[in-house]
Amino acid sequence: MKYDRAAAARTKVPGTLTAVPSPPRPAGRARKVVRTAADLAINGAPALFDEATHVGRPNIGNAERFLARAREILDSRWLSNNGPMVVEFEKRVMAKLGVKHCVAMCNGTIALEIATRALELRGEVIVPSYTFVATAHALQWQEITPIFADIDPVTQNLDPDAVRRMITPRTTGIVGVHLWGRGAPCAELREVASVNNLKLMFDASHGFGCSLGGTPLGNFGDCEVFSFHATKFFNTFEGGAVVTNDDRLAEKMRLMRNFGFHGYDHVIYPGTNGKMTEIAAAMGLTNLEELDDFVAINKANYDAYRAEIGPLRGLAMLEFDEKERNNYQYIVLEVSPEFPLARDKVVEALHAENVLARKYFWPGCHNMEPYRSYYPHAGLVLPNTKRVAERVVVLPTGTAMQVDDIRAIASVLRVLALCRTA
Ligand code: T4K
Repeated sequence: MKYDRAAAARTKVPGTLTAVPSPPRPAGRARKVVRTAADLAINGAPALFDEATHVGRPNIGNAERFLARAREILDSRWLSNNGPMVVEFEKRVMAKLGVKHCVAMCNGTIALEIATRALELRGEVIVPSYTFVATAHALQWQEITPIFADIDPVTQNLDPDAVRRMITPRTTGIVGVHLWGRGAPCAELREVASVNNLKLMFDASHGFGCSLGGTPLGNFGDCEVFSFHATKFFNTFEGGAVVTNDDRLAEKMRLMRNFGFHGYDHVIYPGTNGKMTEIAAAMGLTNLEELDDFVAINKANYDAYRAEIGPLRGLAMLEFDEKERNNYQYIVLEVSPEFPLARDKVVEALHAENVLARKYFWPGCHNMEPYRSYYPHAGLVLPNTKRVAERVVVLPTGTAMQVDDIRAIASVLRVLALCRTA
């Protein structure tokens, strides 16, 4: 079907909305066939793609609907401070996740900070090192000491036994991460938290639209934090949210998000500015309408990668439990020693082809400043973190990718699998 811009432009925001198709996905762009080592860009051949293919290329819902909402915002002259788009966005998120409260924020990092403060965490808080550095920084920024616990090498999520080993009298909480959108061991972590009288929250930045044991992520721990950054499969440009089923906690976070204001001129709490803007919420509402399509495209991409790469020795693709709801937003490969090239060489070869694969989350937070200087020996208790961080490569997916692009990328990996040098 051809994309009809004129029809789309006539579209109004929900209420009177008629369905308009999103723009078609771009055609596959590979400009060579890779069959032998001589076809590789690292060996002097032209790159696979003229333009870079990125991990984290934003998914963008129906542009015309977004623009109609933008026009409505401009006409209303209500740009921020808990406006109608944000209120509607929060309602839709609550309905989607089946949670009692959603407090939308300007980004995931501030949402983590506000959640941490609302839970009154202090002293030491246990986190994985194998995560995006914001998980640790959100604590450090408030002079809470992040204590890094090791991960399970198979799930790449926090290992509850490792968490137990890191508890001290100064520990006040645990921040689990649903890495790559696969649920952390929530029940075990809840038990560790309860036995030791600790707060438990989750960094669910990767987990929007995913489930654990059939329950949507967002319903675990004392609260959960999402990121809606541009690079997440569901984005609000920048944005985030804390969701919780705890009324008091939600109320506290609403105050904290808005300087502690309780009505005009009346401040009852120390707060910051964590508010989501109306334009961000408009993007969120628009993208929520196409969330299922984004997931379907991610799943098709994931299946294509799996079909092409699955059988390659030494290259394991991270799998998702098909009984759960998954967003498939990350294509994660683990390059093991059986593969002829080390992970960094694989990344180098892909970059030469203009495939900007990423080494998330190398080298682990404990190897980044200030943690590296503060705790130079932290790595001694993080052997799985080290091993996984040295092996993982994340590949491009999302609506900007075509299955043909994926086949082309896989053809590079197949040829690399036959290389002799390490
Ligand atoms: N906790 C976890 C577990 C997280 O993963 C994150 C964020 C957070 C907390 C914090 O949430 P926020 O405060 O960000 O809401 C990116 C993102 O910036 C970051 O949000 C995300 N995690 C992380 C996993 O990925 P970088 O350093 O890789 O960003 P960058 O600029 O290299 O972008 C990645 C790729 O995306 C590039 O190749 C280009 C492409 N891109 C990026 C943007 C922004 C686009 O094509 N268009 C764009 O608009 O961290």
